[in-house]
Order: sequence, then C-alpha cells, then structure tokens
Amino acid sequence: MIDPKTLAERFPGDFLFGVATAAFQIEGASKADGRKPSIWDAFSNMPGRVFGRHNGDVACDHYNRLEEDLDLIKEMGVEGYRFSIAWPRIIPEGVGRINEPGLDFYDRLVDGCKARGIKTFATLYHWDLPLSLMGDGGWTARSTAYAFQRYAKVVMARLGDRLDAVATFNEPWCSVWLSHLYGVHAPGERNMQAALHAMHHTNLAHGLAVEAIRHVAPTVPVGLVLNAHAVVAGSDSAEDKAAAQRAFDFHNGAFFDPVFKGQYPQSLLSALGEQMPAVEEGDLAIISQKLDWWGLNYYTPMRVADDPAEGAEFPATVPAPFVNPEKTDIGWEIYPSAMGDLVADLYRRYDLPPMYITENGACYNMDLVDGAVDDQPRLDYYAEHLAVAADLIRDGYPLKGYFAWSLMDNFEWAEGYRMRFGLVHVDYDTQQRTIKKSGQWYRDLALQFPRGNHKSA
Ligand code: IFM
Repeated sequence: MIDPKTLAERFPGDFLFGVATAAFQIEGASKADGRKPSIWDAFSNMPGRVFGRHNGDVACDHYNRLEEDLDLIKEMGVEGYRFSIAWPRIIPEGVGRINEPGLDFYDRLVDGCKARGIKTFATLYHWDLPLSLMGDGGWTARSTAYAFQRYAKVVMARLGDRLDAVATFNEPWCSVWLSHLYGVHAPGERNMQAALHAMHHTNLAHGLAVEAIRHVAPTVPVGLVLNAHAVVAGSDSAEDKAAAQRAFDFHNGAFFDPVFKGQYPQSLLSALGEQMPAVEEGDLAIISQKLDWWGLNYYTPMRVADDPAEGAEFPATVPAPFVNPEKTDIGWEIYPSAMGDLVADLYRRYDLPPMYITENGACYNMDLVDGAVDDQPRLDYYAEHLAVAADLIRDGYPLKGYFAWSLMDNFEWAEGYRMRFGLVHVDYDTQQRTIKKSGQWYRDLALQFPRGNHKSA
C-alpha cells in the first residue's frame, strides 16, 4: 500500500486536495422550499430509464443534513469542496421567478464551508435542467443559453463574494452526447441533429455565463469542467489512427475547440455542419473568452477502432478492446497512465490555463462488514492516479489541485444507487455515513495540506 505521507511529499505545499459531489446526486428534498422538477426527476420516474427506477427524491438527504455533511467534509481533512448548484432550486421554472429559499440553502452551504476553513468550488450546471425549459426544447433551443446566463447572474450576485472558484458546466460531453445522441441520460434523446443543437447552445451558454460571472463577480476565478476523453487507437493501422483523430474531434474537439480556439473542428463541420444550428456572428468570440482555469474529470481511457460499416455516422468508430483486463465495478478499464498522456496531449493541442483534476475515483460496491468498508481496490486506484498527478507536476504541468469523486456514495445517474463511488459509505435505509478504508487513506493524505514553505509547481 502506498503510504499517504510519502505520496504527499510529491505534491507542492499549496496543492489543494478536495472532494466533489453534485446537487441532484446527493441533495434529495426534491420538492422542498419551492424546488420544481428537473429533467432528471422526470427521466428517473419513467420506466426503463434508471436502474430500479431509482430517483433523486431522497438521495443522501444532504439538503436536510447539511451541517453534519459539512462536518464530515471537515473530518475528511480536505481543503476544498466541489459541489453543484441546482438551477431548479434557484429559478424553478428556468426563467421568471427567483426562489429565495433555494438561494438561502447555498448561502448556508457556502457559509458553512467558510466557517470550517474549506474552499468552495461551485459548478453552475451538473445536468439538472429545470423541466419547464423542455417546453421550449431544452438545450436544443438557443433561448436556454440566455436563461442559463440569467441564472448564472442570479447565483453569482448572491454567492460570488464567498466562492473560491466557479465552473459553468460539468462535463458537457454528458449533457450533450450522452443525453441527446446516445439516449442514456436525460432527456434521453437519440438524434444527431438535436445533439448538435445541444452542443452549440451549451457552448454558447458557457460563454454567456462567463460574461455574466465576470460582470457580477469579477474576482471569482471562472472555469469549465470537461471529461476529456483519453482517446487511444485500438491498433497501429492507418484506419484506426484516423478513427482516433475523428473520435478526438467529436468527443473532445466539440467542446475544447470552440472554447480554447474559437472554432469548431473542421472534420466535425464537414461531416455534420449541415445539421448544426446557426452559429451566429459573435457566438464563437463569446464562447472562447479566456478562462482562469479548467477542470479535468478522468476515469478511464476510450479505445476506438475504425467502423468499417458503409455510411457509418461520424465519427464512425467502434469500441476497441481493453488493454488492461482489470476494471472497476461499473466496467471501466483501469489505466492510470492514460490520464497523464491525456493532459500532455491537451496542453500540446491547446493554449490551456492552469488546471485542476476536478473528478477522479472508482466505483466499487463492497458493503459494510462489521461496521467497516474494506475497499482496498479503490484505495489502490486513488494511489495510482495520484502518482500520475504528481508526475504531471514534476513535468511542469500547471496542476493546482485534485478532487476525489466522490465524497460519498450517491445517485449514479442511469445506474441509480447500485453503483458506489464514495470515499464514505451511505446506508440508504438509515442515511448512516461510514468513512471507508479508502476515505481514511485519502484523509491521511489530504491532512498534510496545505503545508508550510509552499513550493508552487
Ligand atoms: O457520478 C458521475 C458525476 O456526476 C460526473 N462524472 C462522472 C461520475 C461517475 O460516473
């Protein structure tokens, strides 16, 4: 077992260790204090969408257990908490009426963090679109981008004086491709044209929100969290290498290129441009405003091969086999070095600001035995990926912090509660929290920070 104190020595003294969650996954209280449904409430209540028809009505009951959970975060020894804000609590219909009790909840959350000396990293959108906005087409409608801008303004006007950082979106890949093309996440569409509309309007919403944040809370560092895919060709053949480039353009370039280069990838435009919505004059300038930071969420590589089927839709790839047969309980290949290669590749391709690893972690579903959870494989996963993070710092990449996903077991989207990513175990019958073996290890590491004589990377 890697000793956490030895590992800690590989990070600069001002490196930030944190834990992450998202509103819909933990809060519950889905009808409390004026909150209205999100697309995830509707989706999870439909048969056949979420495992066991689990929903977010109670989740980890975090909304009602805020103080205890903030104590738990403190107990985890971390310096930062990454959480998301639920748009349906703040502007329940997406547009129109502002719901003060919703803002009050996040006020308490932020103040509670500050009182405990914990830095606040807020995400404005972690997939819980107010359901009412689906009446206009949800993310396929340009008007949703402007509704998001207003929501960003409202949140920052209330919380901006106490946030240490804000991200506009979490993983647009999921709320665009997984939600509108692959049909796995809400709203469950399977349509390329709809997905391309969601793509552009999400990118536009990001840019509009950056503008709003800078206007209302100019001192808060603003960023974007991307689950960049570590795309690896399944073989050295020219076909598979070309497939990997196409996959990069589609899965990463669709977001990185407009944000960090002010244009969409040429390959995507050639293949799919006709199905895209109008990119109006000025859109790309709004989208590509310089960011203060960006966040990487990394779990597993994406191995691809060329799809030989005639007329296969762009990016025309099929999955290639895992190289490492070891996988986590959700079926994702464990391959830590791909995280390092991905970061190096992204800094080669784009002019990127400093970064955080905003999510990394593993799904293992072992339960409580005699009051304890022995999740050694999760601990190993963390240790191996953190060693890669330390290598990145050694090699000069501007990596400022790392957030473990997740603080506690929670609603794992289409997988419901059966897939567990927490450092802390949640018994959903009693809402009892138990720090797992991995959580104790992570705490021992995090407790070393910040430490004196900071030597920044
Ligand atoms: O649970 C999710 C999280 O909401 C976004 N990133 C990936 C995690 C694990 O699937």
